[in-house]
Amino acid sequence: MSQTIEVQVPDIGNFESVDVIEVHIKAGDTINADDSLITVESDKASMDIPAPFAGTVREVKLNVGDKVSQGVLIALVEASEGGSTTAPTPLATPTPAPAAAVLPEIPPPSRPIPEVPKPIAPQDTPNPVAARVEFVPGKNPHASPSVRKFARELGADLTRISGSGPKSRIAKEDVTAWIKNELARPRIEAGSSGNGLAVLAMPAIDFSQFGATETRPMSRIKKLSGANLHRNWVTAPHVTQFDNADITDLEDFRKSMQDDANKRGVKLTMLAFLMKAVVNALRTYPNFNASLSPSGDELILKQYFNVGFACDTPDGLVVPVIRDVNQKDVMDIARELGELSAKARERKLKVEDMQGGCFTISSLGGIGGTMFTPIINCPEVAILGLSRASVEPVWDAKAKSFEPRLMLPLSLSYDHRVIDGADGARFTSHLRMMLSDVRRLLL
Ligand code: CAO
Repeated sequence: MSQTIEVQVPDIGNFESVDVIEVHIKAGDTINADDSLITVESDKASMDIPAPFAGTVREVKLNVGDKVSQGVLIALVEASEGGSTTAPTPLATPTPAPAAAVLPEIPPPSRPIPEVPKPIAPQDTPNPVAARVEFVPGKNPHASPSVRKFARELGADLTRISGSGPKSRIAKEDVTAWIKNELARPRIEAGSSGNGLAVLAMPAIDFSQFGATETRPMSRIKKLSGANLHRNWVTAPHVTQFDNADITDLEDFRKSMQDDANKRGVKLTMLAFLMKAVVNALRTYPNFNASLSPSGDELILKQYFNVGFACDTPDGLVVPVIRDVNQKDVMDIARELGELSAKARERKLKVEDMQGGCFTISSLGGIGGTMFTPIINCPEVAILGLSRASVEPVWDAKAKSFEPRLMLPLSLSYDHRVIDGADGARFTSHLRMMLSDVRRLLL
């Protein structure tokens, strides 16, 4: 015959009147020996109280928030027939009384009653309480042993989870919510060229605790470009080479063509000349006009010269592409730049307007700044950033006197898997040479 046994709070050290923070069982549950019954917490530690034997829970006597000390009744548990109660502990005081009160008269047992746990001497008793977890607020994650076990089983890192309970205690629900969030997060696939990099998740912070906030949705473009930029930033080892190009003569030439351009309805900016200079440099250094194969074993060299340009729109950044720049003159390029920029800002760009690029230019020259480190538009292998040109004192050829020269800052970011530092510097030097000599540029 089964026997209903009172399971009490065991010796929990010097802790008196500690809080019950979790109750893991309910009437009707089948439990195994060592399953956690409740979790209690003192100022310094939380601990699980384990079941001393296997059985079925008949009645739970405690609720979350109760205060308990040694000897307080946790539950009435009917020991399993034939179940192992061979790990006797002083936790369970075998008292058949409640059984008699609730159970109808039972015929004599046809099978032997399982051996009832016998108290054993304290000095022989292994610590009956499941692992105590000491916590130091602000240092260790604050979670009960059962929540720790739950997190361990699911591979959740408690140091990355914010607790919603008192003293920021991490509850089972916090672990579940964190896992759900992790699964929903876009991630770099293992085995792709992204190499399965694991990036530490940003902690979820309730900023309203520090002051008023307003939450706005991110635009679709920003969400898409953000994910791409992040991938590019973590997969391509970036190096940025800075340089300054003397564009004094080029700027004079551009101004001299302005009237003609205006008559044709074209806004002729420095960017159109930069496109020509870039194509010339791409021809000279073909590795810049290339992409890595997905396996990373081959370099795919392109025989065409399509140049993209980053365009700032109210919804975020887009990169329209001007095709076959090598076959177009600056006026055609300037016209296309204007048309594609207008389309971008009116949200009229088609997918094909943004495809097929070999290299990208990001010009912040119309806005300001001295230098910046643009992120490569992968699978391209390099991107050129342009900052605002300014007049600077430059030594003349004989280094006898300073001359006021219009200098354009160049910031070339390249993928170091494909391009070595020496070639990076050669590329910007080549651009510098092209931009300082209008004749070369227009050849
Ligand atoms: N130095 C000084 N002045 C410059 C300059 C430079 N490097 N580049 C452009 N300018 C001037 C232009 O001549 C023009 O002057 P005026 O109005 O007097 O004629 C003014 O700045 C504005 O130029 P623009 O921006 O209209 O034209 P653009 O061809 O230089 O650039 C475009 C076009 C689409 C690239 C630009 O409008 C844009 O969107 N830039 C932002 C790109 C961006 O956000 N990049 C960051 C991406 S993060 O990597």
